[in-house]
Amino acid sequence: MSRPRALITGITGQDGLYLAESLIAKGYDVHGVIRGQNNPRRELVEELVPDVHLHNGDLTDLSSLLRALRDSEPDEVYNLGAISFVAYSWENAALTTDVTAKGVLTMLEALRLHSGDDPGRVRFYQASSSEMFGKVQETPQRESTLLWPRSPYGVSKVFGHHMTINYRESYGMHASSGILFNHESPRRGEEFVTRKVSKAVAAIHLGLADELVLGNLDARRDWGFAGDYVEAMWLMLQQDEPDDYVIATGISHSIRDLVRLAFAHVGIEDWPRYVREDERFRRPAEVDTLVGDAAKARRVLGWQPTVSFEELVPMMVQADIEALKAGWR
Ligand code: NDP
Ligand code: GDR
Repeated sequence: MSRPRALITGITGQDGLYLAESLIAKGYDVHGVIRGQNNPRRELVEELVPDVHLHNGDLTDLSSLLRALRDSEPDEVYNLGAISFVAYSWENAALTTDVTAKGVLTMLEALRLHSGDDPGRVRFYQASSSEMFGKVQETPQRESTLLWPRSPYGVSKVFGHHMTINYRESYGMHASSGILFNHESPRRGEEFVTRKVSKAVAAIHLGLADELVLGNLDARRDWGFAGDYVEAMWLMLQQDEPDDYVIATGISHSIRDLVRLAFAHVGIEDWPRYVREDERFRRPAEVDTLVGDAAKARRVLGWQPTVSFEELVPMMVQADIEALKAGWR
């Protein structure tokens, strides 16, 4: 029997790297779409997952996606590519819409054209987001909760989510949408709050910095570990029927809790001494609080998180300490 084949967009991102590693360990032949003429993250992918085959392509370019599909002939497509930083999406709303919203349609169209008479032959995963719940209308949030996005990013994800459902209903595609709550790791981009905090705390601990500047400390998020969440993506595509699933831990913490825990890992209790709040990092419209109900994923997929917030934060701070010590960046 030939090995199953997967194509991942967003292979250079946090989730793309974890998913590629996980699929390779499961015996997949893994392909990834990489954009740009000299992507600086190509080296990282080649170092961490050397067995991955990379294809040039961009979510805004239909023919490049068709070519990647033709050259990789995947059984499963994971659409993780996006402009994913919420704060940035206000400054670049049109670009965010082109990539994070319309890019999903372009990928779905490429897949529909590629699949010909058999629309269900390639299974599709869309990376939807808890940001779609925005101004939450119900707590905890589940698959049926009304969507009320609060940023151009959130609005774009709602479009991608509904378009995925629409292609499933219109063409019979095996298209699933994972509504994932925040998930983090030592590979998280440094623009996101968990990594910003872990890196700053590591630097303060090593005497390389003396301040951490943040925005809203009262926002609450349901944070899990990225390695756990990519397993849920895979499980969704192993089901006979495509569907939508919330993936979350069910526990929320504030940014303040995050900061306290990160500093505690390096033995600093009087953390407010090092933290300054700056309006610059506040958003035009905030998502105040998110907490997910992953009961359906537990029941149908048998999925549950394995890493708690109390384990995740020290893991990230420690990784940044080791990286700074090693002088890697
Ligand atoms: P990252 O920001 O780490 O990665 C985003 C990826 O998208 C990068 O590989 C990036 O490539 C790629 N990309 C950006 N623009 C384009 C484009 N025009 N064409 C093709 N690829 C592009 O995100 P994560 O790994 O954290 O998240 C993966 C997905 O899951 C995203 O869609 C995100 O919105 C969504 N999500 C993430 C959650 C989280 O907590 N991490 C929670 C819920 C949803 P490049 O390196 O070239 O910039
Ligand atoms: P989020 O993640 O917007 O939830 O989107 P982020 O870590 O950027 O923000 C979380 C919360 O922290 C508050 N915050 C700050 N955020 C950043 N980045 N920098 C700061 O200095 C800061 N100070 C306070 C924010 O206001 C916010 O409330 C992430 C992304 O991965 C999305 O792509 C994904 O869809 C969602 O998670 C689920």
